[in-house]
Amino acid sequence: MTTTIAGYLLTRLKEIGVDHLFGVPGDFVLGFFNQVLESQVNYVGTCNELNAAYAADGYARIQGVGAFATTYSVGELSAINGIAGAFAENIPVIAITGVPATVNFEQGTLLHHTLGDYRIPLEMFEKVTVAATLLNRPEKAAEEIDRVLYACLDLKKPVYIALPADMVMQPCHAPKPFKFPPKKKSDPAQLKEALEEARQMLNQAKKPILIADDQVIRYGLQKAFAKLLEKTNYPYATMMLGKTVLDEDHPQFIGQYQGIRSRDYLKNRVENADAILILGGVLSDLNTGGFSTHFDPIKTINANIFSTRIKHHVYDRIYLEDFMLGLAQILQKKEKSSLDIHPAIEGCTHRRTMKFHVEKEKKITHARFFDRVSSFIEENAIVIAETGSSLFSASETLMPKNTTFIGQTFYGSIGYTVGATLGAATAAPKRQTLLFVGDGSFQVTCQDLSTMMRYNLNPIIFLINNDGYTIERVIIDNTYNDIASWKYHKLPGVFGDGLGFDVYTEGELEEALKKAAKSDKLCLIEIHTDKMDCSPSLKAAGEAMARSNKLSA
Ligand SMILES: Cc1ncc(C[n+]2csc(CCOP(=O)(O)OP(=O)(O)O)c2C)c(N)n1
Ligand SMILES: [Mg+2]
Repeated sequence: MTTTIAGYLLTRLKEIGVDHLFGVPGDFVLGFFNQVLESQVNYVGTCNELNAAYAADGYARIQGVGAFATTYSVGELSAINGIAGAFAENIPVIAITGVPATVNFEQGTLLHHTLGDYRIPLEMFEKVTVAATLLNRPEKAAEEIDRVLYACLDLKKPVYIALPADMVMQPCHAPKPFKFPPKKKSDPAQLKEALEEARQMLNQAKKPILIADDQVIRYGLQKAFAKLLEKTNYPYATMMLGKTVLDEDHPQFIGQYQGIRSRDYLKNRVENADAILILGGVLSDLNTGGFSTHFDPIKTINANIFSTRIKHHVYDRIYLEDFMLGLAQILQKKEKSSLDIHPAIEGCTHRRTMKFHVEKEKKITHARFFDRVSSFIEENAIVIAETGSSLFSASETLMPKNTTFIGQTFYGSIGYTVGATLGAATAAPKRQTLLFVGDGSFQVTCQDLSTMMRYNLNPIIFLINNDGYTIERVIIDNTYNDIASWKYHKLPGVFGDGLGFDVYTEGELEEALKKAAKSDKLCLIEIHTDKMDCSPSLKAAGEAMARSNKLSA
């Protein structure tokens, strides 16, 4: 049984969970795209390659893996920032590029889109992927495809496949079932010793706390984490990257810890804990309230995906899931009443559990908007928030059950969320998909609003129009933070057949929400807020960034 190289690749993509391929054509990739159209993988055309990469990333965060394809050099290099984001944030994305025929590669023919050395794009992608290949040897193609896809799924990072135009239809043996990466294994002796050390520390503690973060989500370890909670009764906080690790109305969930930017109870509860167990944490600036979190090493167990640090001891071959399940078995259950637990559902910043009285004529403010919208989000929603004032406030909003929260919180490339919304909504068209995006970020990638409408997706987009780059204004303000003023709410009509709403007051917001809730079309709700109106946490972040970038004392 034989197939073609393109056929082999497409069969594999479908097998590992890629039902949709985002892309933009170009002559070198047309042969491959012809095969995509014949395959079981659905093609979704985007307006540009950067958005194709962002869409594949958003898709992967829902579906487990995503892919996009572009043409050589001009196409793929526009997408490289999207792949860099996926690399930084551990998202398995497959970047496929159609490249010139092998003879041109060998001879360096002066073809369009070339840069002299034909390998330049490949070498650039090698820096931001965990495996990259040029399929220039038919007899090796199948093995290479499998090697690269395995690395993508195993390491949860992007990979790169360059497919020369003349290789697309080259014969190739039909694929045998794909060998998925097995579950990671801990070193049994290390695991035993680490569990014993952790047991002593945690059982002795009176006020332990768990912090669940990014890797618990990225590696799908929520079940093990829930078991640990159930068996110990410990309260837990998340950091921004760990948002919605479990349902946020969980009685042990006490909120989003971000150092000095956390509410008082939470800050004190974490910082006065006598034992802190961080699970899958990314201790980056944005995730730690500008490095203002306090995790005293002598009280802290920092369990990462493959290594665990207890006080000053490092165990380098422990898989996080084994560690959590091991602890769930050996830790004593503490009395809930002794643990000082004030659930987020009763205390976090924007939450549906607080009564909201609409003052119809009142000008909407940033905080009142998030207070109101907290009860608009449905269970099982996908909530996407853009770097900027939106991310800070959306992350401080209590989410209903089964919500998936998406933000590029670590890498922070603005414009990401428009593509990511296209990708996430493509992966789960029946889920309520909400995007919170700033005017400045939206201007970077907004064209793909039209792609959402073209493929009948109906996310609701809240566009915060605060007249420019507020997140930059809170660091230091000058005219470079101003942007052209657009009538954003008119774009759904320009780009397709969606609905637009222009909101200045609380009454207008109510009207817009009512209509959007009933609409089966894409809705864009433009929210006008003041230039400097944003959360206290963002203001504090701005001041910290001004200090670290030497812009203020
Ligand atoms: C691709 C990219 N370019 C520039 C930046 C720097 N940057 C970070 S946030 C931001 C402005 C965001 O403005 P907006 O989306 O309007 O958010 P808000 O005003 O609500 O804070 C800029 C320019 C970036 N993070 N990514
Ligand atoms: Mg703005």
